[in-house]
Amino acid sequence: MLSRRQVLKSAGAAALGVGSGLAAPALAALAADGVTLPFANGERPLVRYPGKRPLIGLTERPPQLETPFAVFDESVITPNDAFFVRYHLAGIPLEIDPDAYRIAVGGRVDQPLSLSLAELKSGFEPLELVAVNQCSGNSRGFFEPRVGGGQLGNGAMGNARWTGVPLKAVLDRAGVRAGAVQVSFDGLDGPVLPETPDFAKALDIDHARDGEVMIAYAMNGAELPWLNGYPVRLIVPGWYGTYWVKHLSAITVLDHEFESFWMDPAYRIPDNACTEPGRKAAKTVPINRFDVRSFVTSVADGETVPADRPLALRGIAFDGGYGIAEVELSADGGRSWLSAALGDDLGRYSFRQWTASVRLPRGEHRLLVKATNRIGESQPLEPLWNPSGYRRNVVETTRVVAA
Ligand SMILES: Nc1nc2c(c(=O)[nH]1)N[C@H]1C(S)=C(S)[C@@H](COP(=O)(O)O)O[C@H]1N2
Ligand SMILES: [Mo]
Repeated sequence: MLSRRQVLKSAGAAALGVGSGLAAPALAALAADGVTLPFANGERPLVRYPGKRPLIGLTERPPQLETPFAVFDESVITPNDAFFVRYHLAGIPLEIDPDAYRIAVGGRVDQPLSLSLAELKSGFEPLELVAVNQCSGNSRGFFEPRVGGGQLGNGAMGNARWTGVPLKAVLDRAGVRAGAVQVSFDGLDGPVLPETPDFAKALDIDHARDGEVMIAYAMNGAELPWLNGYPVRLIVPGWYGTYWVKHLSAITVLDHEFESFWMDPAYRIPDNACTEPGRKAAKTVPINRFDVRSFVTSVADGETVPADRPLALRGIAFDGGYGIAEVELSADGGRSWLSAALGDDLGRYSFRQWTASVRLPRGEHRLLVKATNRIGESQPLEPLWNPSGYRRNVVETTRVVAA
């Protein structure tokens, strides 16, 4: 039994500073260098956690790690060891016995279930899909005026191939009773102070039963990295990461709307998409689908590139699940746009790679990239503001010097 038990390696536990009751030996987790994100107070250490390459450290308790942006140019699938990490509560699980692990399915069902990992893996038809996970606050550090919350660059997103079981199949086996309204999800992590609300989320019953929301036990063909929710997490394709509950341990069918701090007041957006800078919204709704985004990955902001020659550009685009229809580039402030070629289609929830070739005369240039999805949604030229710093999706600008 003991030999099968998985433990977050002690180096990691020490780096996390959890369990010991001692302050984290932060230096032990530091990799060689730091990075500076391109906004005020953007200096960040590179930190090392078990199963991860050095990532950009935002907080230590709880662990919050950002993916260095260059990773998105390596491959359209984000490697497990580079995938970002976001937790709200410092009480993250440090020891998990996969043989004893159970997911409780209960509430308004005919037959409550207690599913083992073996049952989950062998008792249902597996589902596989490629989907982007992105934090609602990805890119928050770029908000003007600045807003409170994790000051993230653009690395709180990643694209992976997830394998698991449709939540619908699990709910069907339990038998959802008439009158179900929502399904709530809880994971193994918890608060360190009793006053802090436990992290739990909910989806409407129809969404939970759409056949694509899934309980994943594998990521890019391997077990889920510990910090990304080992041994199972919820995947909510096209929706912001806040719903993607990690270390999933309880699924509860409810005959009412779930009441949780993390559904209300947290993770709400103005129901008219944005507010005037500095203003609160009168009415809010739970955050939901991703907005359309696109990035240049092959050239970094401020880089020098060859002048008067074809310059091959590459990047990624994604949206909330309709699929990317077009990616365009502009080198003249948006007056004229050039259509990029789209790469392989890995599915409508995936990053879509794009390539283009531009020729730039000597001098400074601003490259704009803009994507449009299959229902015509695109990206604004001016950023939209909201008080939580969510859903940034302005047309990105990459400054280059052609020489
Ligand atoms: N159990 C648990 N699941 C969670 C969270 C959490 O704090 N605890 N944070 C959510 C948020 S806000 C995000 S953005 C994603 C991040 O997923 P990742 O850490 O695998 O990148 O996890 C989600 N699932
Ligand atoms: Mo998030």
